[in-house]
Amino acid sequence: MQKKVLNINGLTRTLIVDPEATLASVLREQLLLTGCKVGCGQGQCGSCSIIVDGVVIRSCVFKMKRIADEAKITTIEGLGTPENLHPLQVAWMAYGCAQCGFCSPGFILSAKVLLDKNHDPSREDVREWFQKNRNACRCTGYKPLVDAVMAAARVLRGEMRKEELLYQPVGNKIQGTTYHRPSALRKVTGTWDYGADVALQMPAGTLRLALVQAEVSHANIKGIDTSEAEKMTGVYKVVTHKDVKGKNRIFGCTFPSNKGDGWDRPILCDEKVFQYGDAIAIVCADTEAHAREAAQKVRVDLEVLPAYMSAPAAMAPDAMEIHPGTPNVYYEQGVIKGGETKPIMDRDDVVTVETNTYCSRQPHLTIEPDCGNAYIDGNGILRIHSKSIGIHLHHAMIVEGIGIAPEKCQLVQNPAGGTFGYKFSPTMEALLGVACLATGRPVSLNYSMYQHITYTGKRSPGFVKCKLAADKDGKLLAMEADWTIDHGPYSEFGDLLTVRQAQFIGAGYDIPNIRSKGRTVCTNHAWGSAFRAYGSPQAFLASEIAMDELAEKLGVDPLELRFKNIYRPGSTNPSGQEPEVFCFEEMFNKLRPLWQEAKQRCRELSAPEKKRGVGLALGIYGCGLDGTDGSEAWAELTKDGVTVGNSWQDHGQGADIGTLTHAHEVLRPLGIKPEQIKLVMNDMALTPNSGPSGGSRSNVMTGNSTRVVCAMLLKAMKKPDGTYRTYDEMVAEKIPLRYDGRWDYSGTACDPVTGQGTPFGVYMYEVFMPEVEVDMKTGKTKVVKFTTVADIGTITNKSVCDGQIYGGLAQGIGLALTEDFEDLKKHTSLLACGLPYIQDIPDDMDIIYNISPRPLGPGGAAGAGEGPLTAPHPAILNAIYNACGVRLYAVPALPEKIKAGLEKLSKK
Ligand code: MCN
Ligand code: FES
Ligand code: FES
Repeated sequence: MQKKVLNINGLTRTLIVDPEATLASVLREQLLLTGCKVGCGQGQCGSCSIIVDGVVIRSCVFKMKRIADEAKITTIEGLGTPENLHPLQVAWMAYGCAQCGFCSPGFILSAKVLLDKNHDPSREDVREWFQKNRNACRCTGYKPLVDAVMAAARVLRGEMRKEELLYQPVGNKIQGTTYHRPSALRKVTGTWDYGADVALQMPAGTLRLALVQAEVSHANIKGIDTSEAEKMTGVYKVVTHKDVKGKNRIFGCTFPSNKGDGWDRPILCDEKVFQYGDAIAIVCADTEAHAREAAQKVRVDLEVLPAYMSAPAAMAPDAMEIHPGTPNVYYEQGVIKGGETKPIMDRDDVVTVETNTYCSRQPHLTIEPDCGNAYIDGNGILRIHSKSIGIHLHHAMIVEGIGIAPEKCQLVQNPAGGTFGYKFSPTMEALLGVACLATGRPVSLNYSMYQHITYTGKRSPGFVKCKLAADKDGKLLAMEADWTIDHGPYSEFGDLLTVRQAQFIGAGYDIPNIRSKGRTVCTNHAWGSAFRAYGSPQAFLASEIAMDELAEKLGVDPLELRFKNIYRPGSTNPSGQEPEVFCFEEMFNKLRPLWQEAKQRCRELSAPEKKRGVGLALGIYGCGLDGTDGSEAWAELTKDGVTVGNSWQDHGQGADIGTLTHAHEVLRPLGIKPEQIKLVMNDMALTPNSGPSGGSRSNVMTGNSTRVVCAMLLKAMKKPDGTYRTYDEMVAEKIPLRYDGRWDYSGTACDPVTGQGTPFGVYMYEVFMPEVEVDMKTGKTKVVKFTTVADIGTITNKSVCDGQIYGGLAQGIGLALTEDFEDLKKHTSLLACGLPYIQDIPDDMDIIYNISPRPLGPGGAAGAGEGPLTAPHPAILNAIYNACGVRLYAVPALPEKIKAGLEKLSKK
C-alpha cells in the first residue's frame, strides 16, 4: 500500500492505494467516481480515458505507481456541472453523440485535451486524435462526434455561445427536430449508472459472482467438484445445477414446427457442455477477485466430444445429435410464391445468375461488457436488473427454469452501454436469479471483455445460394434460393432467423415466382442471438451480389437493373405481402445523379496503386415481431405535468426521446413543455409489457401505444367547449387521471412451408452507395465515402435517425471488411475481432431522407435502427469488384482475400 496525495478535480485528496491497482479501479471503486467507464479493460477502447497532468490516459491499464504525487487528475465529474456544462458536454448532447453514452465521458475528456492544445483543429485533426487515443464508439459512426468537437471549438474560440448549440423548440414542437434526449445530461456528466456502476453502489454484504466456464466446445459432464473452491478466502457458496430449484433450462420460444421443444439451453450445465464458455458453476464471494480466484479451483470432469464448429460439420451424416433426441437440422422453412421456377430457369430466352455467399459470425462488440445485479426486495420478490432489451419476454423465458412463481420475479433494465441485439437473448438473468435465490443475498455479476466476447450470442452465419432469372430486358421472372443457418447450440429464435431469409432474400424486387428452402442447424460454436438487422445481412449478401452479376451479364447499369425491378403498385414482397408504401422509385431517382457522379469520381481518382470503385445495394427490414404484435403503455396526469410509462427498452437507440416525442406530440394541445413530461420506463413493477426492443419495432409499436394512451388522457381532459381541464378540475370532477392502453398489429406470421404471410405492417427501405479504395499491393480496402438514401417514414427525432444510420453504416463497414468471431483463440478482444476505429469509417457520409409517411406508423414513422445494417456489406463487395475486378462472396473481405483475388486476376 502507498499513500498518494493527488489533486482530483481541483481538490487535494490523500489516498491509500495499492501501487499495482489501476487508476480506473481507484477512481471507480475507492472514490466512486463511476463516470470513468471501464469497457475493454485492455487499453483498446478509451472509455476509461482520464486527464492526468494535461495528458489523456487510458486509466484501465495505468497503474497507480506511475502517478506522481500532486498529479492533477480530471475526471468527467470535474469537467462541468449540470448547471455549468463544458461546451464539449453541451455539444455531445446537441449532436446526439451520447447514444448509449458509455463511451461519452472518455471521448469528452480526450477531446478536452485536444482543444486545450489546438483551438482550431480541422476535422482530420480530430479524427487523428481519437484514433491515436484509441477512443472507440460502437453506436455513432463517429461523424457526429467530430461535428460536436468542431462546434465546441467554435464556442471555446468565442464564435458562438454554448446555449446556441442545443435546439430550442420553436412553436413548442420537438417532433422531427434535433431536440436532445432526456438521458443525455446524465450521460455526458458520467452519472448515467450502467450495471457495473450500480454494482459498486450496492450495499455491503452484496455477493460478487464469478462463473466457472467450459473451456471446450462439446463434452459430457461426469462430475463437478466444488470442495476446494468452497474453502477459498471470501467464498460464500458455489452454486451448481443441483442448487437450481426449477427446470434449469431457458425456454427458447420455438415455433410449433421446430423439431426441438425449445428447452435446450441449460442455466447451469448439468449433463453436457454445448459450447465454449458455457456456465457450469457460479462462485459467490465477498469480492470479485475472490470469486474469480475460487472459480479457478472448481474441478470439472469432462468427457470431451467431437465439436461441430460449423453447419456443414454438424450436418455430416456421421455427426452425433448435439441435443440427443433432436436432429441437428431442427427447423426447415420454405417459400412457394407464384408458379414453378424450374421451367423458367430452363428457358433459352432467360438469363440466369447464381451466387453462393457466406455471411459471417459477426460479434456485437458493445463497449460495455455484459453485467447485472439481483436482490430480493421487501415483498419477497426476486428483482433482476440487467441489460435485457425484453424484460417481459426474458421473464417468461427464465422463471420456470429458475423455479420461481412468475409473480415473484421482476426484471428491470439497467442503463445499457449498447447491445445491438445480443441482449434479445437472456444472457446472465437466470444466473443472477439462481445465485440470488441460492444465497438469499444481493448479487452482482460483471463479465470481463473476454467473457463478454466469448460468451454472449453472435450473428448466426448464413450460407446462402441465390439464383435469379430475368428476361433479356432485365425483368426478373423467378428466384430460387437455398440457405443454411448455423445457429450454435441453442434453439432460441433460430427458427425465426431462418424465416427472415425467406422474407428478405430477393426482397425489394417484384419477383413473381419463388421456390426456396432453408434450414436451421445446431452447432457447437457460439449461440446465435439477434444482431441488428437480424437475418437480413445474410439474405441481402446473396441477392444483392446476384443483382450486380445479373446486371453485368445483361450489360446494363446496376442501378437501372434495380430500378426496373423495384416494388411498384401491384408488386408483392417474397412473403406475398403488398408493401405499405412504394418509395423505391423516388429513392432511386434521388440517387441516380449521385451514382453517375460517383462513377465519374471513381474513374478520375483511380490510380494504378490504389483503385477506386462504387457499389450499390438495397435493403429492407420489417418493424415488428412476425405476424401479430402489440405494445402496452400508460399515461397519468400529475400536478406538474404528465407521466408516461412503458417498457421501451433502451439499447442506446433513444427509447427515452422516442417516448417523449410521441407523448409530447399528442399532448401539445395542452401547451405542455417537453420538460413537463416525466418518463417511467423498463421496470416490471411499474411498466407494462411493451414487447422487446428488437426488430426495430418500438418506434412503431410503442410509439403507437404511447400515443394511444396520451390521446386517451387528452380526450378525458377535453371540455365540451374544446378547452382542457386542469389537474385540479379533473380531480374535482372525479375523472380518472391514469389511462392504460395498447396498440396492436394483426398480421399473419409466415407459413413454414410457403413462407407466405403478412408479417409486418411497416417496413424500412434503404439504398446504399459506398465508394471504396483498394490498395492493389496489399488488398486493403478503405471505404472513403458512403451515401445512403433512407425511407424510414416521418422522422421522430432527426439527430437520433442520423445517429442510427451513421452507426449502422459503420457496423456494415465492419461486417464487410474486418469483423469476425470465428477463431475462439484469436477473436477474443475488441481489436482482434476487428472493431472499426474512427479512421476505418469515412467522415464523408451522406444521408438522404425520402419521407413516405407510413399509414400504420405513429405520426407516419417507421423504425430506424436496423435498416442501415441490412445491406451495406454487399454494396461494399460490389464496390470492391467495381474497383479492382475481385469478386468476393464472403465477408469479411480481409486484405489477404482481395490480394489473392488480384494475384489470380493477374495470372489470367
Ligand atoms: N426513430 C425516429 N424516427 C423514425 C424511426 C425511428 O426518430 N422514423 C428513432 C426511434 O424513436 C428510436 C430509434 O430511432 O429512438 C430506433 O427506433 P426503432 O428502429 O424503432 O428501434 P427500437 O427502438 O426498437 O430499437 C432497437 C433497434 C435494434 S433492433 C437494435 S439491435 C439496435 C438499434 O435499434 N441496437 C442499438 N439501435 C441501436 N443503437 C444503439 N446506440 N445501440 C444499440 O445497441
Ligand atoms: Fe480502458 Fe477500454 S481502454 S476500458
Ligand atoms: Fe459510443 Fe455507445 S455512444 S459506444
